[in-house]
Amino acid sequence: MSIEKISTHPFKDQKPGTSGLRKKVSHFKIEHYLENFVQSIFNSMDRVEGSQLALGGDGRYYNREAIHTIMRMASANGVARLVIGQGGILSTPAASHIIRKYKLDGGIILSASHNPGGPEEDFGIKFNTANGGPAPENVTERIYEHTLNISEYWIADAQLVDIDHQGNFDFEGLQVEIIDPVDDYAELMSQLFDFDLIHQLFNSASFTMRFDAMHAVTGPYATRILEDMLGAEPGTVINGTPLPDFGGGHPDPNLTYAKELVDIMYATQGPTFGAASDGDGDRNMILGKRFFVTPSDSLAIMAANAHHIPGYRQGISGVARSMPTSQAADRVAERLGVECYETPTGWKFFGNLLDARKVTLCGEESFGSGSDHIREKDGLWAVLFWLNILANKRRSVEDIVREHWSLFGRNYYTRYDYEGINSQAAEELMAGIEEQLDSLKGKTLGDFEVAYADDFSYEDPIDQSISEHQGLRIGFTDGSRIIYRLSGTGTSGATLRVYIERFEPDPDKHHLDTQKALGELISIAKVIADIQAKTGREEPTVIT
Ligand code: VG1
Ligand code: CO
Repeated sequence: MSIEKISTHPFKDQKPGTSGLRKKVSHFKIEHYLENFVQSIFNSMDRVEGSQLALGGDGRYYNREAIHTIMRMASANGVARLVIGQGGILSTPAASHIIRKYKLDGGIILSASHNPGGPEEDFGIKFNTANGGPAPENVTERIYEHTLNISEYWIADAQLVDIDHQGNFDFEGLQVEIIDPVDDYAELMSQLFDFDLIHQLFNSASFTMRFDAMHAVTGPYATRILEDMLGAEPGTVINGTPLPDFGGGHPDPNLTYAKELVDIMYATQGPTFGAASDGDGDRNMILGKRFFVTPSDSLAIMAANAHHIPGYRQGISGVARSMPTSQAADRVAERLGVECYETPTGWKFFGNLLDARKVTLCGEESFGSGSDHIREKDGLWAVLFWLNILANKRRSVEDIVREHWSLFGRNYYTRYDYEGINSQAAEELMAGIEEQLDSLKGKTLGDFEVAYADDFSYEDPIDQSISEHQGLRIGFTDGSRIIYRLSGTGTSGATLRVYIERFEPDPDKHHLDTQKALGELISIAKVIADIQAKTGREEPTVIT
Protein backbone atom coordinates (compact mmCIF):
# COMPACT_ATOMS: atom_id res chain seq x y z
CA MET A 1 0.00 0.00 0.00
CA SER A 2 1.20 3.51 -0.61
CA ILE A 3 0.58 6.17 1.97
CA GLU A 4 0.48 9.66 0.67
CA LYS A 5 1.52 12.49 2.95
CA ILE A 6 -0.34 15.51 1.65
CA SER A 7 0.75 19.04 2.54
CA THR A 8 -2.07 21.23 3.66
CA HIS A 9 -2.77 24.54 5.36
CA PRO A 10 -5.08 25.22 8.32
CA PHE A 11 -8.67 26.38 7.92
CA LYS A 12 -9.66 28.82 10.62
CA ASP A 13 -13.32 27.79 10.75
CA GLN A 14 -13.14 24.21 12.05
CA LYS A 15 -14.17 24.87 15.62
CA PRO A 16 -16.77 22.22 16.56
CA GLY A 17 -20.13 23.68 17.64
CA THR A 18 -22.84 22.30 19.93
CA SER A 19 -22.56 18.95 18.17
CA GLY A 20 -19.54 18.56 15.89
CA LEU A 21 -18.50 20.49 12.79
CA ARG A 22 -21.36 21.46 10.48
CA LYS A 23 -20.99 23.26 7.18
CA LYS A 24 -22.53 23.36 3.74
CA VAL A 25 -21.59 20.36 1.57
CA SER A 26 -19.84 22.75 -0.83
CA HIS A 27 -17.68 23.90 2.07
CA PHE A 28 -16.76 20.33 3.02
CA LYS A 29 -15.82 19.76 -0.62
CA ILE A 30 -13.15 22.46 -0.54
CA GLU A 31 -9.84 20.70 -1.20
CA HIS A 32 -8.35 19.29 2.06
CA TYR A 33 -11.25 20.56 4.21
CA LEU A 34 -12.68 17.22 5.34
CA GLU A 35 -9.23 15.61 5.43
CA ASN A 36 -7.84 18.34 7.69
CA PHE A 37 -10.58 17.81 10.23
CA VAL A 38 -10.29 14.02 10.18
CA GLN A 39 -6.50 14.21 10.56
CA SER A 40 -7.01 16.62 13.46
CA ILE A 41 -9.29 14.08 15.13
CA PHE A 42 -6.59 11.43 14.72
CA ASN A 43 -3.89 13.83 15.92
CA SER A 44 -5.93 14.63 19.02
CA MET A 45 -6.26 10.98 20.05
CA ASP A 46 -3.88 9.67 22.71
CA ARG A 47 -3.10 6.69 20.51
CA VAL A 48 -4.40 6.40 16.99
CA GLU A 49 -2.18 3.49 15.95
CA GLY A 50 -3.87 0.23 16.78
CA SER A 51 -7.13 1.97 17.72
CA GLN A 52 -10.61 0.68 16.94
CA LEU A 53 -13.35 3.01 15.76
CA ALA A 54 -16.98 2.98 14.67
CA LEU A 55 -17.87 4.81 11.46
CA GLY A 56 -21.23 5.66 9.95
CA GLY A 57 -23.68 8.41 9.28
CA ASP A 58 -27.25 9.40 8.62
CA GLY A 59 -27.01 8.64 4.89
CA ARG A 60 -27.20 12.23 3.76
CA TYR A 61 -25.58 13.52 0.59
CA TYR A 62 -21.74 13.16 0.78
CA ASN A 63 -21.95 10.38 3.41
CA ARG A 64 -20.40 7.75 1.14
CA GLU A 65 -17.61 9.93 -0.19
CA ALA A 66 -16.69 10.96 3.35
CA ILE A 67 -16.71 7.35 4.56
CA HIS A 68 -14.34 6.33 1.83
CA THR A 69 -11.99 9.21 2.58
CA ILE A 70 -12.04 8.39 6.29
CA MET A 71 -11.34 4.72 5.59
CA ARG A 72 -8.28 5.68 3.53
CA MET A 73 -7.08 8.07 6.20
CA ALA A 74 -7.72 5.58 9.02
CA SER A 75 -5.63 3.02 7.19
CA ALA A 76 -2.78 5.50 6.60
CA ASN A 77 -2.84 6.57 10.24
CA GLY A 78 -2.56 3.03 11.56
CA VAL A 79 -6.09 2.51 12.87
CA ALA A 80 -6.45 -1.24 13.48
CA ARG A 81 -10.18 -1.78 13.07
CA LEU A 82 -13.19 0.09 11.72
CA VAL A 83 -16.74 -1.06 12.45
CA ILE A 84 -18.94 0.43 9.73
CA GLY A 85 -22.71 0.30 9.32
CA GLN A 86 -23.78 -1.39 6.09
CA GLY A 87 -24.13 1.19 3.33
CA GLY A 88 -22.41 3.67 5.63
CA ILE A 89 -25.53 3.96 7.74
CA LEU A 90 -25.50 4.29 11.53
CA SER A 91 -27.94 6.39 13.51
CA THR A 92 -26.26 8.49 16.18
CA PRO A 93 -27.69 6.36 19.03
CA ALA A 94 -26.76 3.12 17.24
CA ALA A 95 -23.19 4.40 16.78
CA SER A 96 -23.00 5.25 20.48
CA HIS A 97 -24.18 1.76 21.36
CA ILE A 98 -21.73 0.07 19.00
CA ILE A 99 -18.78 1.97 20.49
CA ARG A 100 -19.82 0.77 23.95
CA LYS A 101 -20.81 -2.78 23.05
CA TYR A 102 -17.66 -3.55 21.06
CA LYS A 103 -15.48 -1.58 23.51
CA LEU A 104 -14.10 0.61 20.73
CA ASP A 105 -11.89 3.63 21.32
CA GLY A 106 -14.43 5.97 19.77
CA GLY A 107 -16.29 6.69 16.60
CA ILE A 108 -16.75 9.15 13.79
CA ILE A 109 -20.36 10.04 13.04
CA LEU A 110 -21.29 11.81 9.84
CA SER A 111 -24.37 13.90 10.28
CA ALA A 112 -25.73 17.39 10.42
CA SER A 113 -28.65 15.98 12.38
CA HIS A 114 -31.86 17.93 11.76
CA ASN A 115 -30.30 20.27 9.17
CA PRO A 116 -31.44 19.65 5.57
CA GLY A 117 -29.29 17.49 3.27
CA GLY A 118 -28.34 17.57 -0.40
CA PRO A 119 -25.67 19.12 -2.62
CA GLU A 120 -26.70 22.64 -1.58
CA GLU A 121 -27.37 21.77 2.04
CA ASP A 122 -25.52 20.67 5.15
CA PHE A 123 -23.01 18.02 6.13
CA GLY A 124 -21.40 17.37 9.48
CA ILE A 125 -18.82 15.29 11.28
CA LYS A 126 -18.54 14.50 14.93
CA PHE A 127 -16.15 12.52 17.09
CA ASN A 128 -17.39 10.35 19.94
CA THR A 129 -15.12 9.00 22.65
CA ALA A 130 -14.80 5.52 24.19
CA ASN A 131 -17.82 6.00 26.47
CA GLY A 132 -19.92 6.34 23.31
CA GLY A 133 -20.67 10.00 23.93
CA PRO A 134 -19.92 13.17 22.02
CA ALA A 135 -16.40 14.38 22.71
CA PRO A 136 -16.40 16.66 25.74
CA GLU A 137 -15.20 20.24 25.43
CA ASN A 138 -11.57 19.53 26.34
CA VAL A 139 -11.41 17.04 23.44
CA THR A 140 -13.17 19.29 20.92
CA GLU A 141 -10.81 22.08 21.97
CA ARG A 142 -7.84 19.80 21.32
CA ILE A 143 -9.19 18.87 17.89
CA TYR A 144 -9.69 22.55 17.13
CA GLU A 145 -6.11 23.36 18.18
CA HIS A 146 -4.88 20.72 15.76
CA THR A 147 -6.98 22.16 12.92
CA LEU A 148 -5.25 25.50 13.48
CA ASN A 149 -1.77 24.01 13.29
CA ILE A 150 -2.09 21.24 10.74
CA SER A 151 0.45 21.06 7.91
CA GLU A 152 0.03 17.53 6.59
CA TYR A 153 -2.46 14.66 6.47
CA TRP A 154 -1.97 11.01 5.69
CA ILE A 155 -4.12 9.08 3.27
CA ALA A 156 -3.84 5.65 1.64
CA ASP A 157 -3.95 5.49 -2.11
CA ALA A 158 -6.79 2.98 -2.42
CA GLN A 159 -9.70 2.16 -4.70
CA LEU A 160 -13.35 2.44 -3.68
CA VAL A 161 -14.52 -0.65 -1.80
CA ASP A 162 -17.91 -2.21 -1.30
CA ILE A 163 -19.52 -1.21 1.99
CA ASP A 164 -22.96 -2.50 1.01
CA HIS A 165 -22.48 -6.09 2.09
CA GLN A 166 -21.92 -7.36 5.61
CA GLY A 167 -18.64 -9.07 6.33
CA ASN A 168 -15.02 -8.55 7.30
CA PHE A 169 -12.15 -7.67 5.04
CA ASP A 170 -8.71 -6.22 5.06
CA PHE A 171 -8.45 -2.72 3.66
CA GLU A 172 -4.85 -1.71 3.18
CA GLY A 173 -3.84 -3.25 6.52
CA LEU A 174 -6.96 -2.03 8.29
CA GLN A 175 -9.50 -4.58 9.52
CA VAL A 176 -12.96 -3.50 8.32
CA GLU A 177 -16.19 -4.96 9.63
CA ILE A 178 -19.39 -4.08 7.82
CA ILE A 179 -22.23 -4.76 10.22
CA ASP A 180 -26.00 -4.59 10.08
CA PRO A 181 -26.75 -1.09 11.42
CA VAL A 182 -29.96 -2.16 13.18
CA ASP A 183 -29.24 -5.54 14.84
CA ASP A 184 -27.33 -4.46 17.94
CA TYR A 185 -29.57 -1.48 18.57
CA ALA A 186 -32.77 -3.50 18.21
CA GLU A 187 -31.44 -6.07 20.65
CA LEU A 188 -30.66 -3.36 23.20
CA MET A 189 -34.17 -1.93 22.90
CA SER A 190 -35.69 -5.36 23.46
CA GLN A 191 -33.73 -5.60 26.71
CA LEU A 192 -34.95 -2.26 28.03
CA PHE A 193 -38.64 -2.41 27.17
CA ASP A 194 -41.49 -4.87 27.61
CA PHE A 195 -41.81 -5.95 23.98
CA ASP A 196 -44.56 -8.50 24.76
CA LEU A 197 -46.73 -5.86 26.36
CA ILE A 198 -46.15 -3.40 23.52
CA HIS A 199 -46.95 -6.19 21.07
CA GLN A 200 -50.30 -6.63 22.80
CA LEU A 201 -50.91 -2.91 22.56
CA PHE A 202 -50.37 -3.00 18.81
CA ASN A 203 -52.79 -5.95 18.61
CA SER A 204 -55.62 -4.03 20.22
CA ALA A 205 -58.10 -2.54 17.77
CA SER A 206 -58.26 0.77 19.61
CA PHE A 207 -54.56 1.56 19.18
CA THR A 208 -53.00 2.89 15.99
CA MET A 209 -49.71 4.62 15.42
CA ARG A 210 -47.80 6.59 12.80
CA PHE A 211 -44.05 7.03 12.98
CA ASP A 212 -42.56 9.60 10.61
CA ALA A 213 -38.93 8.79 9.79
CA MET A 214 -38.80 11.95 7.66
CA HIS A 215 -36.83 10.11 4.92
CA ALA A 216 -33.94 9.98 7.34
CA VAL A 217 -31.92 7.38 9.19
CA THR A 218 -34.58 5.97 11.55
CA GLY A 219 -36.55 4.41 8.66
CA PRO A 220 -34.84 0.99 8.81
CA TYR A 221 -34.66 1.05 12.62
CA ALA A 222 -38.31 1.91 13.09
CA THR A 223 -39.53 -0.51 10.44
CA ARG A 224 -37.60 -3.39 11.99
CA ILE A 225 -38.52 -2.63 15.59
CA LEU A 226 -42.08 -1.34 15.31
CA GLU A 227 -43.42 -3.33 12.38
CA ASP A 228 -41.30 -6.52 12.31
CA MET A 229 -40.63 -7.09 16.01
CA LEU A 230 -43.57 -5.41 17.74
CA GLY A 231 -46.26 -6.27 15.21
CA ALA A 232 -47.33 -2.76 14.29
CA GLU A 233 -49.38 -2.71 11.12
CA PRO A 234 -47.35 -2.32 7.90
CA GLY A 235 -47.50 1.35 6.98
CA THR A 236 -47.11 2.47 10.58
CA VAL A 237 -43.72 3.86 9.58
CA ILE A 238 -44.02 6.59 6.97
CA ASN A 239 -41.22 8.16 4.92
CA GLY A 240 -39.15 5.16 5.98
CA THR A 241 -36.56 5.07 3.20
CA PRO A 242 -33.50 7.19 3.97
CA LEU A 243 -32.80 9.57 1.09
CA PRO A 244 -29.63 11.64 0.59
CA ASP A 245 -31.68 14.83 0.55
CA PHE A 246 -34.37 13.66 2.99
CA GLY A 247 -36.90 14.09 0.19
CA GLY A 248 -36.14 17.80 0.09
CA GLY A 249 -37.48 18.19 3.63
CA HIS A 250 -36.08 19.49 6.85
CA PRO A 251 -35.66 16.37 9.05
CA ASP A 252 -36.46 18.19 12.26
CA PRO A 253 -39.30 16.60 14.23
CA ASN A 254 -41.35 19.57 15.36
CA LEU A 255 -44.79 20.95 14.60
CA THR A 256 -43.48 23.02 11.69
CA TYR A 257 -41.23 20.60 9.84
CA ALA A 258 -43.05 17.31 10.57
CA LYS A 259 -46.20 18.78 9.07
CA GLU A 260 -47.23 15.59 7.27
CA LEU A 261 -47.39 13.69 10.56
CA VAL A 262 -49.05 16.58 12.36
CA ASP A 263 -51.80 16.70 9.72
CA ILE A 264 -52.35 12.94 10.10
CA MET A 265 -52.54 13.21 13.88
CA TYR A 266 -54.94 16.16 13.84
CA ALA A 267 -57.33 14.59 11.28
CA THR A 268 -60.74 13.46 12.53
CA GLN A 269 -60.02 9.75 12.21
CA GLY A 270 -56.34 10.13 13.11
CA PRO A 271 -54.22 7.50 14.89
CA THR A 272 -53.91 7.39 18.68
CA PHE A 273 -50.14 7.79 18.87
CA GLY A 274 -47.71 9.65 16.65
CA ALA A 275 -43.96 10.11 16.72
CA ALA A 276 -41.13 11.35 14.54
CA SER A 277 -37.35 11.43 14.62
CA ASP A 278 -34.70 13.60 13.02
CA GLY A 279 -31.96 13.17 10.41
CA ASP A 280 -29.60 11.12 12.59
CA GLY A 281 -32.19 9.49 14.85
CA ASP A 282 -31.42 11.11 18.17
CA ARG A 283 -34.45 13.40 18.46
CA ASN A 284 -38.08 12.56 19.04
CA MET A 285 -41.44 14.22 18.85
CA ILE A 286 -44.36 12.65 20.71
CA LEU A 287 -47.96 13.29 19.67
CA GLY A 288 -51.31 12.00 20.82
CA LYS A 289 -54.56 12.37 18.92
CA ARG A 290 -54.70 16.13 18.31
CA PHE A 291 -52.22 16.59 21.11
CA PHE A 292 -48.58 17.68 21.23
CA VAL A 293 -46.29 16.67 24.08
CA THR A 294 -43.75 19.37 24.88
CA PRO A 295 -40.30 17.73 25.03
CA SER A 296 -39.66 19.13 28.51
CA ASP A 297 -42.91 17.55 29.72
CA SER A 298 -41.99 14.31 27.97
CA LEU A 299 -38.78 14.10 30.03
CA ALA A 300 -40.69 14.75 33.26
CA ILE A 301 -43.32 12.14 32.40
CA MET A 302 -40.66 9.56 31.56
CA ALA A 303 -38.94 10.25 34.88
CA ALA A 304 -42.22 9.89 36.78
CA ASN A 305 -43.03 6.57 35.06
CA ALA A 306 -39.59 5.00 34.71
CA HIS A 307 -40.13 2.45 37.48
CA HIS A 308 -42.85 0.80 35.34
CA ILE A 309 -40.36 0.09 32.54
CA PRO A 310 -38.26 -3.11 32.75
CA GLY A 311 -34.91 -1.40 32.06
CA TYR A 312 -35.53 1.15 34.82
CA ARG A 313 -37.39 -0.95 37.37
CA GLN A 314 -34.72 -0.23 39.98
CA GLY A 315 -35.67 3.45 39.81
CA ILE A 316 -33.60 6.32 38.54
CA SER A 317 -30.52 7.68 40.27
CA GLY A 318 -31.08 11.25 39.09
CA VAL A 319 -32.17 13.41 36.19
CA ALA A 320 -30.32 15.99 34.14
CA ARG A 321 -31.70 18.61 31.80
CA SER A 322 -30.12 21.33 29.74
CA MET A 323 -30.48 24.79 31.23
CA PRO A 324 -33.12 26.07 28.77
CA THR A 325 -35.27 22.94 29.24
CA SER A 326 -38.32 23.60 31.42
CA GLN A 327 -38.19 22.85 35.12
CA ALA A 328 -40.94 20.19 34.89
CA ALA A 329 -38.38 17.42 35.46
CA ASP A 330 -37.09 19.17 38.59
CA ARG A 331 -40.49 18.70 40.22
CA VAL A 332 -40.50 14.99 39.50
CA ALA A 333 -36.94 14.59 40.77
CA GLU A 334 -37.88 16.39 43.95
CA ARG A 335 -40.88 14.10 44.51
CA LEU A 336 -38.68 11.04 43.84
CA GLY A 337 -36.01 12.33 46.19
CA VAL A 338 -33.29 12.33 43.53
CA GLU A 339 -31.03 15.07 42.23
CA CYS A 340 -31.84 17.11 39.11
CA TYR A 341 -28.76 18.56 37.36
CA GLU A 342 -28.82 21.58 35.08
CA THR A 343 -26.22 21.51 32.29
CA PRO A 344 -25.43 23.70 29.28
CA THR A 345 -27.07 22.91 25.95
CA GLY A 346 -25.61 19.90 24.11
CA TRP A 347 -25.48 16.21 24.94
CA LYS A 348 -21.74 16.24 25.63
CA PHE A 349 -22.42 17.75 29.05
CA PHE A 350 -24.42 14.72 30.22
CA GLY A 351 -21.60 12.21 29.67
CA ASN A 352 -19.75 12.70 32.94
CA LEU A 353 -22.96 12.57 34.99
CA LEU A 354 -24.02 9.36 33.27
CA ASP A 355 -20.58 7.76 33.58
CA ALA A 356 -20.53 8.59 37.31
CA ARG A 357 -24.06 7.13 37.65
CA LYS A 358 -25.35 10.40 39.06
CA VAL A 359 -28.21 10.37 36.59
CA THR A 360 -30.23 7.79 34.68
CA LEU A 361 -32.36 10.04 32.46
CA CYS A 362 -31.40 13.20 30.57
CA GLY A 363 -33.27 15.54 28.32
CA GLU A 364 -33.29 18.73 26.34
CA GLU A 365 -36.14 20.95 25.25
CA SER A 366 -34.95 20.49 21.66
CA PHE A 367 -36.78 17.18 21.27
CA GLY A 368 -34.01 15.11 22.80
CA SER A 369 -34.13 12.58 25.60
CA GLY A 370 -32.05 9.61 26.57
CA SER A 371 -30.70 7.48 29.38
CA ASP A 372 -27.66 5.65 30.64
CA HIS A 373 -28.20 2.87 28.04
CA ILE A 374 -25.94 4.85 25.68
CA ARG A 375 -24.27 8.27 25.72
CA GLU A 376 -26.36 10.06 23.09
CA LYS A 377 -29.94 11.17 23.01
CA ASP A 378 -32.10 8.54 21.42
CA GLY A 379 -35.21 9.15 19.32
CA LEU A 380 -36.62 5.63 18.95
CA TRP A 381 -35.77 4.81 22.55
CA ALA A 382 -38.02 7.69 23.65
CA VAL A 383 -40.79 6.45 21.38
CA LEU A 384 -40.50 2.95 22.84
CA PHE A 385 -40.49 4.42 26.34
CA TRP A 386 -43.79 6.12 25.54
CA LEU A 387 -45.17 2.97 23.94
CA ASN A 388 -44.30 1.07 27.10
CA ILE A 389 -46.05 3.69 29.25
CA LEU A 390 -49.10 3.56 26.96
CA ALA A 391 -49.11 -0.24 27.09
CA ASN A 392 -49.01 -0.13 30.89
CA LYS A 393 -51.63 2.51 31.38
CA ARG A 394 -53.90 1.85 28.42
CA ARG A 395 -54.86 5.50 28.40
CA SER A 396 -54.48 8.21 25.83
CA VAL A 397 -51.37 10.36 25.52
CA GLU A 398 -53.44 13.42 26.41
CA ASP A 399 -54.86 11.76 29.54
CA ILE A 400 -51.40 10.80 30.71
CA VAL A 401 -50.04 14.31 30.22
CA ARG A 402 -53.05 15.97 31.89
CA GLU A 403 -52.82 13.64 34.83
CA HIS A 404 -49.14 14.50 35.14
CA TRP A 405 -49.96 18.22 35.20
CA SER A 406 -52.61 17.71 37.86
CA LEU A 407 -50.08 15.89 40.04
CA PHE A 408 -47.07 18.13 39.46
CA GLY A 409 -48.38 21.39 38.02
CA ARG A 410 -47.84 22.56 34.47
CA ASN A 411 -44.78 24.31 33.10
CA TYR A 412 -46.03 26.28 30.11
CA TYR A 413 -43.14 26.38 27.70
CA THR A 414 -42.24 27.72 24.28
CA ARG A 415 -39.16 28.39 22.19
CA TYR A 416 -38.88 31.08 19.51
CA ASP A 417 -36.21 30.59 16.85
CA TYR A 418 -35.11 33.44 14.62
CA GLU A 419 -33.13 31.60 11.95
CA GLY A 420 -30.62 32.99 9.49
CA ILE A 421 -30.29 36.44 11.00
CA ASN A 422 -27.23 38.58 10.41
CA SER A 423 -24.38 37.31 12.64
CA GLN A 424 -23.23 40.75 13.69
CA ALA A 425 -26.78 41.83 14.52
CA ALA A 426 -27.14 38.70 16.63
CA GLU A 427 -23.95 39.45 18.56
CA GLU A 428 -25.11 43.01 19.14
CA LEU A 429 -28.48 41.82 20.34
CA MET A 430 -26.87 39.49 22.87
CA ALA A 431 -24.49 42.23 24.01
CA GLY A 432 -27.47 44.54 24.44
CA ILE A 433 -29.18 42.08 26.77
CA GLU A 434 -25.96 41.45 28.66
CA GLU A 435 -25.57 45.15 29.40
CA GLN A 436 -28.98 45.17 31.06
CA LEU A 437 -28.47 42.11 33.26
CA ASP A 438 -27.23 43.89 36.37
CA SER A 439 -29.89 46.58 36.29
CA LEU A 440 -32.69 44.06 35.70
CA LYS A 441 -32.36 42.44 39.12
CA GLY A 442 -35.25 43.40 41.41
CA LYS A 443 -37.13 45.15 38.61
CA THR A 444 -40.83 44.55 38.08
CA LEU A 445 -41.85 43.86 34.49
CA GLY A 446 -45.63 43.65 34.15
CA ASP A 447 -46.78 40.94 36.58
CA PHE A 448 -43.27 39.59 36.97
CA GLU A 449 -40.45 40.52 39.33
CA VAL A 450 -36.90 39.69 38.29
CA ALA A 451 -35.19 37.43 40.84
CA TYR A 452 -31.90 37.01 38.97
CA ALA A 453 -30.38 37.85 35.60
CA ASP A 454 -27.07 36.32 34.57
CA ASP A 455 -24.86 34.69 31.98
CA PHE A 456 -25.08 30.95 32.65
CA SER A 457 -21.83 29.27 33.56
CA TYR A 458 -21.49 25.58 34.41
CA GLU A 459 -19.05 23.78 36.60
CA ASP A 460 -19.02 20.07 35.84
CA PRO A 461 -19.61 18.30 39.18
CA ILE A 462 -17.36 15.40 38.16
CA ASP A 463 -14.24 16.95 36.62
CA GLN A 464 -14.81 20.55 37.77
CA SER A 465 -14.29 21.89 34.26
CA ILE A 466 -15.98 25.23 33.67
CA SER A 467 -18.05 26.18 30.63
CA GLU A 468 -18.93 29.85 30.41
CA HIS A 469 -21.33 31.94 28.32
CA GLN A 470 -23.94 29.21 27.96
CA GLY A 471 -26.96 31.49 27.66
CA LEU A 472 -28.39 34.66 29.19
CA ARG A 473 -31.02 33.97 31.85
CA ILE A 474 -33.66 36.16 33.38
CA GLY A 475 -35.41 34.39 36.23
CA PHE A 476 -38.51 35.70 37.97
CA THR A 477 -39.63 35.30 41.56
CA ASP A 478 -42.48 32.92 40.58
CA GLY A 479 -40.03 30.59 38.82
CA SER A 480 -40.75 31.87 35.31
CA ARG A 481 -37.75 32.28 33.03
CA ILE A 482 -36.68 33.92 29.80
CA ILE A 483 -33.46 32.60 28.24
CA TYR A 484 -31.53 33.79 25.20
CA ARG A 485 -28.89 31.81 23.31
CA LEU A 486 -27.30 31.78 19.91
CA SER A 487 -27.40 28.39 18.19
CA GLY A 488 -24.19 26.43 17.77
CA THR A 489 -25.43 24.11 15.01
CA GLY A 490 -26.43 26.42 12.15
CA THR A 491 -24.44 26.86 8.96
CA SER A 492 -25.57 30.24 7.64
CA GLY A 493 -25.85 33.46 9.60
CA ALA A 494 -26.97 33.20 13.21
CA THR A 495 -29.99 31.69 14.90
CA LEU A 496 -31.35 33.36 18.01
CA ARG A 497 -33.22 31.08 20.37
CA VAL A 498 -35.53 32.54 23.00
CA TYR A 499 -36.87 30.11 25.60
CA ILE A 500 -39.84 31.06 27.76
CA GLU A 501 -41.34 29.22 30.67
CA ARG A 502 -43.98 29.80 33.35
CA PHE A 503 -45.18 27.46 36.07
CA GLU A 504 -48.90 27.10 36.72
CA PRO A 505 -49.83 25.10 39.81
CA ASP A 506 -53.61 25.58 39.47
CA PRO A 507 -55.24 22.64 37.58
CA ASP A 508 -58.13 24.93 36.58
CA LYS A 509 -55.62 26.89 34.52
CA HIS A 510 -54.01 23.96 32.73
CA HIS A 511 -56.21 24.20 29.63
CA LEU A 512 -54.87 27.46 28.28
CA ASP A 513 -53.29 27.80 24.89
CA THR A 514 -49.50 27.87 25.45
CA GLN A 515 -48.92 31.04 23.44
CA LYS A 516 -51.69 32.81 25.35
CA ALA A 517 -50.50 31.51 28.72
CA LEU A 518 -47.03 32.87 27.96
CA GLY A 519 -48.21 36.01 26.14
CA GLU A 520 -46.98 38.55 28.65
CA LEU A 521 -43.57 36.91 29.06
CA ILE A 522 -43.18 36.67 25.28
CA SER A 523 -43.77 40.42 24.98
CA ILE A 524 -41.30 41.11 27.79
CA ALA A 525 -38.71 38.90 26.07
CA LYS A 526 -39.12 40.76 22.77
CA VAL A 527 -38.81 44.15 24.44
CA ILE A 528 -35.72 43.34 26.54
CA ALA A 529 -33.85 42.01 23.51
CA ASP A 530 -35.30 44.62 21.16
CA ILE A 531 -35.67 41.80 18.67
CA GLN A 532 -37.59 43.57 15.94
CA ALA A 533 -35.31 46.59 15.73
CA LYS A 534 -32.10 44.58 15.98
CA THR A 535 -33.00 41.73 13.61
CA GLY A 536 -35.68 43.25 11.40
CA ARG A 537 -37.88 40.27 12.22
CA GLU A 538 -41.40 40.72 13.45
CA GLU A 539 -42.04 37.02 14.02
CA PRO A 540 -39.80 34.01 14.65
CA THR A 541 -39.05 31.48 11.90
CA VAL A 542 -40.14 28.53 14.04
CA ILE A 543 -42.09 28.30 17.27
CA THR A 544 -41.86 25.08 19.26
C1 VG1 B 1 -29.36 22.32 19.10
C2 VG1 B 1 -30.21 22.11 20.32
C3 VG1 B 1 -29.46 21.31 21.36
C4 VG1 B 1 -28.98 19.99 20.75
C5 VG1 B 1 -28.17 20.27 19.51
C6 VG1 B 1 -27.76 19.01 18.78
O1 VG1 B 1 -28.22 23.09 19.43
O2 VG1 B 1 -30.64 23.33 20.86
O3 VG1 B 1 -30.29 21.10 22.47
O4 VG1 B 1 -28.21 19.27 21.67
O5 VG1 B 1 -28.94 21.06 18.59
O6 VG1 B 1 -28.86 18.23 18.45
P1 VG1 B 1 -28.11 24.66 19.16
O7 VG1 B 1 -26.73 25.05 19.58
O8 VG1 B 1 -28.40 24.87 17.72
O9 VG1 B 1 -29.17 25.30 19.99
V1 VG1 B 1 -28.83 17.34 17.01
O10 VG1 B 1 -30.16 16.31 17.01
O11 VG1 B 1 -28.72 18.59 15.91
O12 VG1 B 1 -27.38 16.53 17.09
CO1 CO C 1 -29.98 14.81 15.76
